Amino acid sequence: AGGLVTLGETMGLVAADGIGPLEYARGFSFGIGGAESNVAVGVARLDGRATWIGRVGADATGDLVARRLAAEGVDTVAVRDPGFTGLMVRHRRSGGALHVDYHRAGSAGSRLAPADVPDAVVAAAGVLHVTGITPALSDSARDAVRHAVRVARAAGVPVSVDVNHRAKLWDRATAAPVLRELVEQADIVFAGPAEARLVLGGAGQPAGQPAAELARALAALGPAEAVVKDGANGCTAVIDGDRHDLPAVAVTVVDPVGAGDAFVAGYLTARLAGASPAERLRTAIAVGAYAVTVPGDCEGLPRRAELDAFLSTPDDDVA
Ligand code: KDG
Repeated sequence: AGGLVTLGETMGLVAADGIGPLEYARGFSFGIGGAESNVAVGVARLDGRATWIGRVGADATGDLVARRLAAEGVDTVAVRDPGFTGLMVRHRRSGGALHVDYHRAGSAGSRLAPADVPDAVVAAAGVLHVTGITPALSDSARDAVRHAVRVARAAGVPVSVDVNHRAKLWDRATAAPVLRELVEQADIVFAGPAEARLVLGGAGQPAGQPAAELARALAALGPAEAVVKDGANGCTAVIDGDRHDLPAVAVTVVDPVGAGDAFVAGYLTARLAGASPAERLRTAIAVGAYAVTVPGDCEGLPRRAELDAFLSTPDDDVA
């Protein structure tokens, strides 16, 4: 069976070291970030097969993205675009407050188009994974996602969707119907509670529904596997009609960004390997917990041996 195939935008990530106002940062780290490539790296580190499709610019950051993903063992279809590679500038204003500025409007990655998607690669996948970020980038990027989903469905390849609503990219009223359409096409859906409400009720859905209700309602839209991930509260899923609740693993959070992607990588790697629903979720929780103990979007993702050691460590001994 094939591995994971995903598509999206991966950007340069300028991250202030330490905590405090950006203007007082004493140093910056330069890396890469992108929800879909984070998932691909996570799968590859766990010895799964992963392919990432996206556009990179004709610049040093574009080279960095392509080289870094290849070095992580991700099969990379990096379409070269004459434009620039997008950037994120991120700093932690306080322990819990993370601030991100995007420099991506008109970027190479946002010009992803249906013709960039190699249909044969998608049709041979074990799972196609897409997120709600890519359709927010441009009309052509949205069409590329729709095209990939159509090809996957026609070939009987399961489609995984992480709702990943990014409020800085589009408003809720515009996002809600597009995200809902994606979820309706999915076999597997991942959402935070607020994202689930956005998909289910549009922009005006009130808070307060228990996660299990949200998971059931998402599953009722079509996906046989609906997972509501809720950070430190763990996750609740409805998989093939059965409900599963798993607590989070207690760890010291150094950088929460990328936790959701790590969770998805764990889930999908286990699923590709034929693991049971409970085992998929257990892996997802562990990979998510592992990733947040290290700064950066994907740097902290565990390798197979590290994950196995982590899974066999009693909670009390974990960082
Ligand atoms: O999931 C982490 C992502 O938010 C990050 O890597 C950047 O893809 C990104 C985005 O668009 O926010």
